[in-house]
Amino acid sequence: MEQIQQMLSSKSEALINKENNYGAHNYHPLPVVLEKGEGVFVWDVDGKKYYDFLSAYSAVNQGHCHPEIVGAMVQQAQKLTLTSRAFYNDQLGVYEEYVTNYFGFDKVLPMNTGAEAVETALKLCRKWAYEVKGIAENQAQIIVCENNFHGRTTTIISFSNDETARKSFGPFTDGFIKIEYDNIEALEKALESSKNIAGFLVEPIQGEAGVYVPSEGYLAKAKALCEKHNVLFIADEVQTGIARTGKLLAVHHENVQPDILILGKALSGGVYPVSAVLANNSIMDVIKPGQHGSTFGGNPVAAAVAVAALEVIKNEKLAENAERLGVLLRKGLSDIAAKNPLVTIVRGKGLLNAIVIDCDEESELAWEICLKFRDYGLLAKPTHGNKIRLAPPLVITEEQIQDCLSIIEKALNDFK
Ligand code: IF1
Repeated sequence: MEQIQQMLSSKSEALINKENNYGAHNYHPLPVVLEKGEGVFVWDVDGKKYYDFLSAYSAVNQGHCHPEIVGAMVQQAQKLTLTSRAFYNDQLGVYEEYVTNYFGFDKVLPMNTGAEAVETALKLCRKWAYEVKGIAENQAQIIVCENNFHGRTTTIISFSNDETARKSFGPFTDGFIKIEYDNIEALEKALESSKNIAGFLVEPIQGEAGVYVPSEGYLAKAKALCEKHNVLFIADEVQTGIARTGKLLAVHHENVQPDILILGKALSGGVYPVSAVLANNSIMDVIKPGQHGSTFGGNPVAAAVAVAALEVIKNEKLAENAERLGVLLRKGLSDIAAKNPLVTIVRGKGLLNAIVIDCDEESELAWEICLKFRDYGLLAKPTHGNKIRLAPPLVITEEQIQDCLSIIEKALNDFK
C-alpha cells in the first residue's frame, strides 16, 4: 500500500483523502482519480490517459461522453428537466414508442437505476401472479439463481447469497426460491415443486459472479419450461443488454424473448441514470395509476438521452463490433494464457469478458495486477478476488484491442 501511495500525485492524494474523510466507505476504489473521458479513454487529474476496461460496469457501452448523447442531454436540460409524472411531457411518449419498438414489447415502465427496475419487475410479476394467473394473495414465489447480482435494495439482497452484501441488513423479504444457475433440472424441479411460482428471474450471463456464461441452450430451455408452467421469464439485462455481449440482448443469442425485460446502465450510455422494465400488455396492464412510480422515472432528460443512446447503438453497429472484437480479445487473451500460467481461464461473450488469475479469492494478486494495468495505462477491477473483468466501451477498434492486449501481456509478465 505504501508503494502505491507513493506513486500518486499530491493532487490525486488530496482528492482521495476527501472521499475517505467525507464519503461513506461503501467502496474500495482502485487508486486513480479521473477527470475526463472520451470514447474508450479516460484521463486522471494529472493528465495520464487510460483505456477504460470497466466501462462503469457496462454503462458506458457507447463510449465516454458520446457527443450525440451528451448533446441530447444538454439540449433537453436547457429546455425542461423534470415535470414528475403528475403531468405529461413532450419527450416521454416519443421515447416509449421508440424503446418498445426497439426491443419488441407493447409497453415500458420507466425508472432510474437498475435496482429500481428489478424491484419494479418483481412487483409486476407478483401482481400478474395474483390478478392474472390466480395465485392466492401473498403466496407467490419467484425463482432466482445462486450467485445472482440484481442490485442493493433490501428485497433484492434478500435473495442474494453474497454475505458481504447481506450481513446485518435483515430482516429480509420472503417469497424467493434459490436454485443453481445453469442447471436446467434444478429449474424444472423448482417449477414442479409448487403451483405458486410466478416468475424466474435470471441474468443471461452472471456478471458479478465473474462473467459466468451458462451452457448453450440453457436460456432457451429455461424459457420453454417457464412457458409450460405459465411462469414469467424475467431477464435482468441491466449489465448484459444493449449490445455488450455481441447482440442487442444477451437472450438474443438463443432467440429468446423474455416476458419481462429489465434494462439499465447503457440505456443512457452512462450519462444519466435511466432504467426500464418492458413487457406486453397482458402483463403490464396489471399496473394501475398510483400503484407504482418514481419522481424522476420517465423525465424528459432521461427520455431524450435514452433515445440518443439507443440510436448510437444502431448507427454505429456496436453489437456487431462487440461480437467481432470480443472474439479477437478472447483469442489474444487465450494466447497470453498459453504463455503465462497466471491466467487459468479466459471467458466471456462479446465484450463482456473475464480472466481468472491463479490464486485463491482472498489473495491480493488480482488487485496487484490491476494496479500494474493502471500503471501501464489500462483500468480494470477484480471481482470476487481472483477474476478480472475486461469490458471496454463497444466503440473500441481492432487496433486498440491489440494495443490493450500488449499492455495486459506486459503487466502479467511482471508477475511471472
Ligand atoms: C455496485 C457487479 C457489475 C447488475 C444487474 C441490476 C444491477 C446491476 C445484472 C443494479 C448492477 C453493478 C452495480 C455495482 C457493481 C455492479 C456490478 F460487479 F456487482 F456485478 F456491473 F458487474 N442487475 N451492477 O449488474 O443496477 O442499481 O446499480 O443501477 O457497486 O453495486 P444499479
